[in-house]
Amino acid sequence: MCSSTLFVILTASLLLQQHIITAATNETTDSDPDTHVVLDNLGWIVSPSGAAAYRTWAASNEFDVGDILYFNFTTGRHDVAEVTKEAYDKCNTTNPISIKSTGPVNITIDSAGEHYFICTFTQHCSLGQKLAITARSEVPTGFVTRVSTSSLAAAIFSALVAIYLLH
Ligand SMILES: *[C@@H]1O[C@H](CO)[C@@H](O)[C@H](O)[C@H]1NC(C)=O
Ligand SMILES: *[C@@H]1O[C@H](CO)[C@@H](O)[C@H](O)[C@H]1NC(C)=O
Ligand SMILES: *[C@@H]1O[C@H](CO)[C@@H](O)[C@H](O)[C@H]1NC(C)=O
Ligand SMILES: *[C@@H]1O[C@H](CO)[C@@H](O)[C@H](O)[C@H]1NC(C)=O
Ligand SMILES: [Cu+2]
Repeated sequence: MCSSTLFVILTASLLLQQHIITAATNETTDSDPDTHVVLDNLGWIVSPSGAAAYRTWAASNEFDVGDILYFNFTTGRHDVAEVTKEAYDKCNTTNPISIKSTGPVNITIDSAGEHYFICTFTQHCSLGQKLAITARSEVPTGFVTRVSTSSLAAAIFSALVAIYLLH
């Protein structure tokens, strides 16, 4: 194989790789974070329908890492504490992971998996003011599939070019 042939093959595969890298970079920055208004217009309150209201609301939303939970409440009437699953289950207000007392407040979902929030005002959690959500990791599953498809296409293309030029 002569050196100019080799050069063509190398250039072609480098261009393809550059394209894949650029596409991948844009893909990850494309997904804008969503703001979820907790319990929509009702806000962060003790719902007359209890904890079921928050379960229904959570089930009708899709949470991603980087999304914002907007807890709409009046300062002094409620607060928001992020707690462990154990504390959520028992409405244990001792030593929460973090607590926000000034409303309304935005809380950014900083990691994938389950997150638990309660109000620490007397009886509010046991009356059902408690939210459990599950966040997906920030990279959508479709992204990985698309990149590997492009890589596969690039590999096949490079191989075809090589075979053609070697003949
Ligand atoms: C990625 O974004 C950059 C800058 O915004 C743009 O110049 C480039 O064309 C984009 N690439 C793709 C594959 O969309
Ligand atoms: C937050 O609650 C206040 C008072 O109830 C209401 O006026 C406002 O529209 C709510 N904001 C959102 C984003 O729902
Ligand atoms: C509540 O949580 C605290 C701190 O994690 C723990 O020491 C305490 O035993 C818990 N109380 C109950 C009733 O589970
Ligand atoms: C919460 O985030 C939303 C959207 O990002 C923004 O419009 C709003 O002003 C924020 N509110 C507070 C209290 O930080
Ligand atoms: Cu409350």
